[in-house]
Amino acid sequence: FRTKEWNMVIPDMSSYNQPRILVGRTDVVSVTPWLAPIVWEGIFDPVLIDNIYKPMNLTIATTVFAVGKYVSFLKDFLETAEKHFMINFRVRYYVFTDRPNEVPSVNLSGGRHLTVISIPGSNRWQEISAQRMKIIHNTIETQIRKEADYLFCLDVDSKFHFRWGSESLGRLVSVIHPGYYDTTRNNFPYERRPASKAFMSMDQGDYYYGGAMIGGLVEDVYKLTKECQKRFEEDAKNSIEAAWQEESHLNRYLYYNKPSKVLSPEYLWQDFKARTKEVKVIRFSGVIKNYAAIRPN
Ligand code: UD2
Repeated sequence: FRTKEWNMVIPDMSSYNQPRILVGRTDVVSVTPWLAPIVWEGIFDPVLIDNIYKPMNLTIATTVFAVGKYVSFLKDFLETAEKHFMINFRVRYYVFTDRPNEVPSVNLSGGRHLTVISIPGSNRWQEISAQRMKIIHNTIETQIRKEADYLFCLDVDSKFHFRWGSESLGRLVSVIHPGYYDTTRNNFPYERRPASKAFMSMDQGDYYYGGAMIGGLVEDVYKLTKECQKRFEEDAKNSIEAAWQEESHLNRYLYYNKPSKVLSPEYLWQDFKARTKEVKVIRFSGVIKNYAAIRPN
């Protein structure tokens, strides 16, 4: 793995707003009980944070799966990423698809690069979603770890609307699912069957994380995908498929391996949901899709 010196070098910039101790957002919680930041608009200075990360000369990788008809989401995903995702950083997109000829040609800015990787299709959407862990893990091993420092694995049926930048970088990064951020843990859609390796009991759990984003240092995403894949396969041997496939395994993993940074639902909204007052900006959201028309079954 590529390793980076991680020190907060004082940026070469003239001035920025003074950080305050008693003035700031009071309507949301911006730190977890294990002291990881929860990233909301208004708690960070984008210019300051970019100036800290820029000199590190980082490469940020993004994996995205576009299998079957989901290839039609790629154009908007990539075009909006070019406007909002990690602007002024080096970015490498890895697109996994069974329809390489249908990958749209999108104009990429300098320092941004796209690799198409062919994978087989599938007749079950659950399998497509679930096999992502294995494929990401293998591709980290063969390619990504030589080419990037950080990795964000994202859902393709989504668009960027606003800055998603260096404030999201961290060792292990997860996102709060927009459907469950005001829900008690006993009502989270965790896997509840003790026979499953994704099992969570009613009195376990911190937040419910969305499976549409896994991020962090390449090495930490590697460990996560390896462990989730292993547990997923153990379930499969026992003919169990967790309630929300890899999202269930991800949630279990993140309960036992706490994320070092948590992104607020600004980083994973859903277009069918009206914006709530604590969400000042929507940065990334899942588009409305017709499941029957788009999934293989
Ligand atoms: C939820 C999660 C998703 C995943 C899934 C597991 C959110 C917002 N979404 O979304 O991340 O955990 O549940 O069941 O947290 N795909 C294809 N072709 C297909 C089907 C899926 O390429 O035919 C890929 C594609 O990249 C897609 C992803 O798999 O974005 C997830 O599938 P989905 O969007 O159909 O799952 P969904 O919306 O139920």
